Amino acid sequence: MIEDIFNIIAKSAPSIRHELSTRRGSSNTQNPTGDSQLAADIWADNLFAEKILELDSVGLYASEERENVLTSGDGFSVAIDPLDGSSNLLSNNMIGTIVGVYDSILPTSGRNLIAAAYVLYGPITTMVTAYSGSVNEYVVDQGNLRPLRKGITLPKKPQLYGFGGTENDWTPKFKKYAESIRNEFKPRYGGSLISDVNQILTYGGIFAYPALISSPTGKLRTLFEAHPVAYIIETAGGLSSNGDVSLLDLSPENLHDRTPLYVGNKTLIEELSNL
Ligand code: AFP
Repeated sequence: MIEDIFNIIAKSAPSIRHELSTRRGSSNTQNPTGDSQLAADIWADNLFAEKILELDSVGLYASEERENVLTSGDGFSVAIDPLDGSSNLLSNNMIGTIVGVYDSILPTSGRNLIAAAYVLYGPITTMVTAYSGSVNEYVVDQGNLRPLRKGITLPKKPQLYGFGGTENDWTPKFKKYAESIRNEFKPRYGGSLISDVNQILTYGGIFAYPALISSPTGKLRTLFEAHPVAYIIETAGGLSSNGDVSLLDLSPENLHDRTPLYVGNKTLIEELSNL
C-alpha cells in the first residue's frame, strides 16, 4: 500500500526529468503561498494528482501548487511538493519532489505521518524513503527502485551547514548561532530543500530556513516541506525543530501554513533550540 505510493512516484520520475527541459518557462501564475509558478510546476502537479488518486489506498491529494485538496474516497492523504526548488530549473541546479503520507485528513499534525519520501533529480535520480522506522535510498532506474543504502542514519560527525534567507533578515538569536558554527563546518546551500537535506543525510550537519524578521514564520511550508523532511531526518536518528518543538508536533491550521525549519544532527539542533 505505502509501497504503491512510493512506486508511483518512482515511475513518474523519468517523465518528470524528461519534461523539465521544455517546461522551464514561467506560467505567469502564483501558487497559494505567492511563489511564481513555472510551467513545470503545474504540469508535475497534474501528473502526480492523476497518478496518485488512481491508487485505491489514497483518498486525498494536497499539493503546494494548488489551493484546495482533491478527494477520491477513503484512504491515506498524500501531501506533495511536486517540484521542490523549481527556481533552480533556470540555472540547471538540483530540484526534487517531496511526499508525505498521512493517516488523517489534512491539514493535520506531523505525528499522523506514516511515511515520507523524496526524489532528487541530481546527476543521477535517487529516491529516499522513510517508512516503518527505516530510511532507505534507491537509484531510480527507468522508474524502478534499485537499492543503494539501507537503514540510513545521520553520520555521527557533522560536516556541513546550510542556512536560507539573507543574513540581515535573520533574528539576533539565529545570527549568534550561525556565528558559533561557521568556523567548525563547511557552508553548502543549494536553494532546493531536498538537495540541501540530502547532503545533511549524507555528510551530517545542519540545514535551517529560520524565522526571518520580514517573515516570522519563515519560508517553508509545514505540510509539504517541513513535516516530511522532519520525518525522514528523525527516522534517520537526527532531530527537527521550529525553534521550540519538533516539526512533527506542529498541527498547521491551514494547508499552506509556513514554519521556521531546523533539521540535522541531534547535538546541533539541541544547541540551537537551547540558545
Ligand atoms: P519551491 O518549491 O517553490 O521551488 O521553493 C523552494 C524552497 O521552498 C525550498 O526548496 C528552498 O529551501 C527554499 O525555497 C529556497 O529559498 P531561497 O530562494 O530563499 O533560498
